[in-house]
Amino acid sequence: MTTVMSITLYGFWRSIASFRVRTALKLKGMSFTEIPIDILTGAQFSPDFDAINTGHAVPALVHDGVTLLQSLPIMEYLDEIAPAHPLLPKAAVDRAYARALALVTVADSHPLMVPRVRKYVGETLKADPAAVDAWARHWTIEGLGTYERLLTRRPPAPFAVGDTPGLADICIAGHMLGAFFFKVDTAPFPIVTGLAARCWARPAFAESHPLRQPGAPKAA
Ligand SMILES: N[C@@H](CCC(=O)N[C@@H](CS)C(=O)NCC(=O)O)C(=O)O
Repeated sequence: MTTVMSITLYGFWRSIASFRVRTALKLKGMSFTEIPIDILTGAQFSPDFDAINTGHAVPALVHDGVTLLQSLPIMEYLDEIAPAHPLLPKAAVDRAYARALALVTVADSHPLMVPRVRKYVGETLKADPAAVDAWARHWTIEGLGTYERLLTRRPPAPFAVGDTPGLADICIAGHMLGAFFFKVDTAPFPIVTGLAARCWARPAFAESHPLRQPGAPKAA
C-alpha cells in the first residue's frame, strides 16, 4: 500500500523564509501545494491564517493535518521524514557547522528586516523610508560579511558543507535574495556570490526564486 503524503505550504512570493522551505521541498523531491498569504497587505493577521500560525508570519507547513512553524525546524523535519537528498551532512561536527551557517541569516540578520520590523522602525520610530532601507541594507551587509569570512576559513567544496546543496546553502541563497531586494552590492563578497551562483544553477533553487512565484511582479 502506498501512503500519499499531503503537504501544504503557506508562503508568499517575496518571503525569504518561505523560499527556504520551498527550496528544501524541491531539493528533496517532495510534492506540495503552496497557498499564498499576502504579508504586504496584512493577510497574515486574518482570522483564517491566525488559526494556522498565531505568530502571523509565513512559512507554515501543514503535513497530513499537522501544522509546523519556523523555516529551520520545518526543513529539519522534512529531512527527518524524507531520506532522499539529505539537507544535513553525516558528521555531527558538520551538522553543527551547517546549522551555524543557517542561523547567521535565520536568527541574526533576516529577523531584522522582515515587514513588521521595517514597519515599526518606520511608523513608530519615525525613520523615513530612506533610513528604513538603510537599516535593512546594513543588516544584510553584516550577514554577507559574516558569511564571506566564514566561507574564507572553510571554503565551499563546492557547496557550503560538501558536494551537494543543503540547509546552509538554502539559507545563504535566501540571504542573497535579501541583498537583491534591498539593492546591496554583493561584489565585495565573492565567495558568497560564487556559492549562490552554484545554487541558482540548480532547478530546486531557480524554481523557488521569489520572482518565479505567483503574485511576483512581472518585470523586476
Ligand atoms: N523566523 C521565521 C521568520 C518568519 C517571518 O518573519 N516571515 C516573514 C516573511 S519572510 C513574515 O511573514 N513577516 C510578516 C510580518 O513581518 O508581518 C522563519 O524562519 O520561518
